[in-house]
Amino acid sequence: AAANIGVVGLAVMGANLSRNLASREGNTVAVFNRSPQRTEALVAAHPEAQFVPAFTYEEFAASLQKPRTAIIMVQAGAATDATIDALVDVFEPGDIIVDGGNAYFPDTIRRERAVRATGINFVGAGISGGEEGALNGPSIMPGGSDEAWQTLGPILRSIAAVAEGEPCVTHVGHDGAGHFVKMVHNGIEYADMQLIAEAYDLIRRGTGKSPAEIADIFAEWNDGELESYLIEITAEVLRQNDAATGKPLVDVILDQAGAKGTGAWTVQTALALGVPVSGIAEATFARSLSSHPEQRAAASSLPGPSEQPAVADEAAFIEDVRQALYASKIVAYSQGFDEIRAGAAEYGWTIDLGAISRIWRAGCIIRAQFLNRIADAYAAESDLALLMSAPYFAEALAKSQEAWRRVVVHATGAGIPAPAFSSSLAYYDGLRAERLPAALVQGQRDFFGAHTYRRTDRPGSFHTLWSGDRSEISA
Ligand code: NBP
Repeated sequence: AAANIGVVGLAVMGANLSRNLASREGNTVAVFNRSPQRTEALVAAHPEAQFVPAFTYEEFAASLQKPRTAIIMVQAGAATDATIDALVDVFEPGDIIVDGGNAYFPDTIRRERAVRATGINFVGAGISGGEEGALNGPSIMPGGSDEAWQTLGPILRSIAAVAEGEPCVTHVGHDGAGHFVKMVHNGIEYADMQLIAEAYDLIRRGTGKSPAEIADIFAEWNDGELESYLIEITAEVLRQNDAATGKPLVDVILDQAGAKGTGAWTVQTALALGVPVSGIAEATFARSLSSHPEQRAAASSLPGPSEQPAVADEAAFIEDVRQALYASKIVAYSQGFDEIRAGAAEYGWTIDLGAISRIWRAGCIIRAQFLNRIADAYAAESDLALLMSAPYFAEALAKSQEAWRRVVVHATGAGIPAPAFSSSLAYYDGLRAERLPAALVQGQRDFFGAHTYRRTDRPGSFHTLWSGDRSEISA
């Protein structure tokens, strides 16, 4: 057997990951795809690469050194289950099957348990960074057993993106932990993108600047605390002109945002865990709202504000938007890390949150300078209850909260939807409030459902006899 690693599934992600693996010193890569054409095309296009093509699962298994290690890069769902079953048939105890696709973490938990029962190791690994990341270095979030990580760690480290000398991969936790963290990464990505889009919309409608002019603003922001891949590509998208019409491309693109489901998974999981990820939820809903043309047509005659608030000082307004974006971004990341913390507690994973922020600094979509500040916060206090309360972020929020409020007020007054900006601010104000109207909600619950309440002044549970003499009893 000649190959030390194998890849199953040679569509764009698998082909690029195979090339990345083959480009590393000492690797020989067994490659297999259900349809042989993809395998033939990959091997023919890259004569320089150390590939061992296989055309049956048996051939694939025979071409791998033991213990065998194979990474699956096929469509998530049924295709992944079918591929796992085929590999389990030809692999032996001690071998390692890695699912590098975008699996939903409960599937990974189920698959890990089933495959482990055969003596074969199963690792669900989130791989971020799209095609370019797969080829040049992704951010990798593997789960699975410690034993599998021993073998897999060096291979994954060799192909991962590198941030400040550190490979962007860490053993996230057992079974589904890697895919869970990848899911939340994507959820945060939704929020970050929506916040940037809201900032663009506010500036465009508030100042009348052109997309190209706004591109310059984003490019400038990319030199400061907002420095990130998403801000950088935003400038590029805004600067692009459409060849056919000569208009800014952003004005020609249909304003309906698609989604492949990871944002929804993040929100559904957060709801089940009772973690308010309002920024991610609003970002996910904003995509849904955009994609209902019939409802948008039906609502198009509903009135907006009769007067537009004036932007007196353009430069000051733009700086306010920048600060509102930064503050909302802190909230979105804080909420995402909160979900990871809650997921770890629920599923029994030990997840080093600082390590997660470090492996996101390169190779993935949310890569940003900012993640170093998150790493610092967890280095100072590893079991931080609330990321945004860490000194650096608390100070940043204190500095920007007035600007943030002005922007939300402007958006509301002007009738510009800014759901992620405003829900993040409401979350901030909700958490910092001394008293919440939750007291009233609890009173209502006690009224109609005898759900009881606790008191601020003494321990225990109480119920008011609402339909009787309205005296209070100890429950
Ligand atoms: P696709 O998600 O488009 O899947 C195509 C691959 O799945 C082909 O190799 C196809 O084989 C194979 N496949 C299917 Br479909 N059904 C199969 C079955 N029953 N048995 C065996 N193989 C089967 O490929 P991709 O875009 O390269 O993505 C691969 C994985 O990586 C996915 O899970 C995706 O969610 C994840 N991912 C993608 C990106 C991205 O930017 N595209 C980023 C991060 C993660 P065939 O050639 O015979 O049809």
